Formats: sequence, structure tokens, C-alpha cells
Amino acid sequence: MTELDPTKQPSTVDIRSGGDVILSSMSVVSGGYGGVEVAALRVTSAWRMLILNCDFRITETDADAGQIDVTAIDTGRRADILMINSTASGGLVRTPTTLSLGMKIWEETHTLVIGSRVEGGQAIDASPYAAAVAAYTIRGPAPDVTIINSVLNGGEAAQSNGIILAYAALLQLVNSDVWADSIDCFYYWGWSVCWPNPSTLNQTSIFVTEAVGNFSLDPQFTDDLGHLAETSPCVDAGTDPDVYLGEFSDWSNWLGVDVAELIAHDRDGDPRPHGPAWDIGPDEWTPQ
Ligand SMILES: [Ca+2]
Repeated sequence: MTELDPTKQPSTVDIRSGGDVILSSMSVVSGGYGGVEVAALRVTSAWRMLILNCDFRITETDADAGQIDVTAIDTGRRADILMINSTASGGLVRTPTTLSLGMKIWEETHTLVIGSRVEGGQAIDASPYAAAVAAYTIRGPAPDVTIINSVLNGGEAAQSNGIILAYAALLQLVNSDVWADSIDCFYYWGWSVCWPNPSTLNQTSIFVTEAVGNFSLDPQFTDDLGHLAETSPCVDAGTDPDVYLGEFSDWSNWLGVDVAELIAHDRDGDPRPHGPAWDIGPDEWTPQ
């Protein structure tokens, strides 16, 4: 376990070298002042990146000016990203024109999120947006984002969003719990369209390739790592993610990991599924 917990300066795990990267059982808590964009994990260049059983979070930042984003995980461009049983949590920001994001996903990326918890933070003092996930395209091929068995929390802001899709980003959302403390919304930036709940996604956009089995309910977490209460609506509400692995199923050739084996356990190492179905989030509920 690696832990970084600065109080004066923002800290970032910054992946710049390219190549294949495995981040496993890593906890990074970042906060403090940042004159540039703040992230707990920033990927500038990577080919393939596995984020397994990790916890990236922003606590609080007082970044003071300009168009900055505060993001727990910034995936960078041109990467294949697989996130399993992990947490990305945006923090408290006080600056106007700032977004508080769980994950920022850029163009030319393929991203698959399984059994994770991704949440925006709290944006106050006229900050307009918070979101669990924002996927952007500037000039390259649009990113495609698949999210399965995960909890997305939009956070708190004038407009809090489950997911922001900007300029042709593609979304596949399956058996996930999307909720927000204030407005629950999917926002398509190019058209300024706000979809009020996950059940409306497929009906309104060519940018949503699939949206099934999703709902908006309090997941009833019992701690910051996403353990579930027995009464949580996320218990047995997931689906078998194996059928969604696609190109990620052959990563044993590249990273030496058996992805099918990794997704068969929760972040505590407990087997999935327990009971009739997979649970949603990093934890598979089991009786103590
Ligand atoms: Ca279960």
C-alpha cells in the first residue's frame, strides 16, 4: 500500500513515460493549493493502464483562479484504461469556473470501468459543475467509455452530473447506480442537453451505445472505500462483466494479468458473485 497525504501542496501520481502500467492497491489522497489543474492520478502518456483496487481522491483545494479542473483521475490521451474495484473521488473546490470531477477521460482512449465508485466533489461559490465522469474530444477520435456495475455520484454543485459527454464521446452504461446529492443529470455539452435520469439515455442520443439495468438510488456505503450495507440496492443488482471485456480480455498477452480472474473478486479479495448476482461498486457484500 502506498499512501500520500499532503496538506500543503497537491500531490499527483503522474504517468508520463508511455508503455504499459499497472497500479494496484494504491491509495493517493491529494489536496491543498494548485495553480494548475489538480489531480490525484494524471496520465500524460500510456498505452495500456490497469487500475486495480486503488483509491484516488481529492480532499479540498483552494486553487485560486482561472479555468482549472479538480479531478481525481485524469486519464490523458491515446490510452486503453481498465479500472477494477477502485475509487475516484473529486474534492471540495471553491473557485468559480472550476469543475470537480471523479474521472476526466480524453480523446483516443478506450476506457472500461468495472465494479468501481466514481464521484464528483463539492463545488461551491458559483462553481457551475461537478460530475462523476467527463469525457472529452478536442480534435482526435472520440473516447469510448464503458461503465459496468459501478456507482457514479455527481457530487454537489449548481449543476451536478452523473456523466458529462462532450463532443461525440461514446458511452455504454450497464447495471450502474447513478445518483447525485442535488440534480441528477447526464449532460451533453455540444448540444446543451441534460438527461434527467439514466432510464432516458438510450432514447435521446446516438452517443449512448447502450444503457441498461441502471438506476438512481442511495448506494448505502458504510465507508469511504465503498463497502455496502446489507440493505443496499446495489447488492445483487450487477451483471456478469465478463461479456463486456472485449479487447481487454487478451491483456494477459501484454500485462501478464488474467482480467477474467481479476473481476471475479472484489477489492477485499472476496469472490464475485456472492449470492445470485454481482454487486455494484468495489465491494461484494458478504455476511460477516
Ligand atoms: Ca452479490
